[in-house]
Amino acid sequence: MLIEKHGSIRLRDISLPSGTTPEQQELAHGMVRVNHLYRSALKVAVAQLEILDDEFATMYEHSPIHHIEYRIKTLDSIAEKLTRQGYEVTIDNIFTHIQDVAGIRVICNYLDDIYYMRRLLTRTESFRITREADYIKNPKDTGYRSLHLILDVPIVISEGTLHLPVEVQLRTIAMDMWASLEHELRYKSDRNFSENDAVRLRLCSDAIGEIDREMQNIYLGEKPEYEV
Ligand code: 0O2
Repeated sequence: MLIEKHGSIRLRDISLPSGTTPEQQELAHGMVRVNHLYRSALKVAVAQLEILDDEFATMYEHSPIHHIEYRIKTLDSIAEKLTRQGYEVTIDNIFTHIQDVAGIRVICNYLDDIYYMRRLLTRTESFRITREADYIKNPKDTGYRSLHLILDVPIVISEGTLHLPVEVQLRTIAMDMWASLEHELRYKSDRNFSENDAVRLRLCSDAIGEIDREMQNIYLGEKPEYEV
């Protein structure tokens, strides 16, 4: 299943009020180009994942992919990230400093499926991994778990071949559940997010780590360490 999430950079996001300076106009036009180029890279990477997903669905008993989500980072989010990192909001800085304008989440069934998908993606000659962060082996302080890859994806446009980064986050269903709810609790709910909440979420993340290992073992038919 493929899910395209909201958040594309739409033309109306950059509608220009009267009094817009030439610099702002240039930025607005540049954003249209950014949107088009990264959307194209996203399409190429998603198409490859879809081909693999279809292959598993039609040819094999087990598919490592539960579902795939993808999105283009919103203009606001790009600007916020550049500003947070101390850069001016310019088109050049987007190309140089933002690696996740195009983002894909591959939600896998089992832990091993994540590393299997990583092997499949790196085996293709088209995509090269330029950066990797394994927050499964080394979860973040928040408790966040996922494998992050930045893929170098080639696209062919009228000017020739361009290579653009696409961020792929690989995680299990349980890790995805944790990440969605943690994000909701931390940033979106009206309640005050306390240090105690953060500690409890880290404990939930530890439990999810255990559950993922046990689900994997059940799938592989391995004997548990406890009596059943
Ligand atoms: P969105 O809307 O998900 O894209 P950064 O921290 O972003 O400056 P970097 O190296 O780009 O640095 O990214 P990092 O930390 O490897 O991963 C960033 C993305 O991972 C985030 O994207 C989230 O999707 C996810 N992520 C990382 N840490 C956490 C966490 O503690 N909780 C949750 N729920 N998700 C996390 P963005 O950019 O925040 O936004």
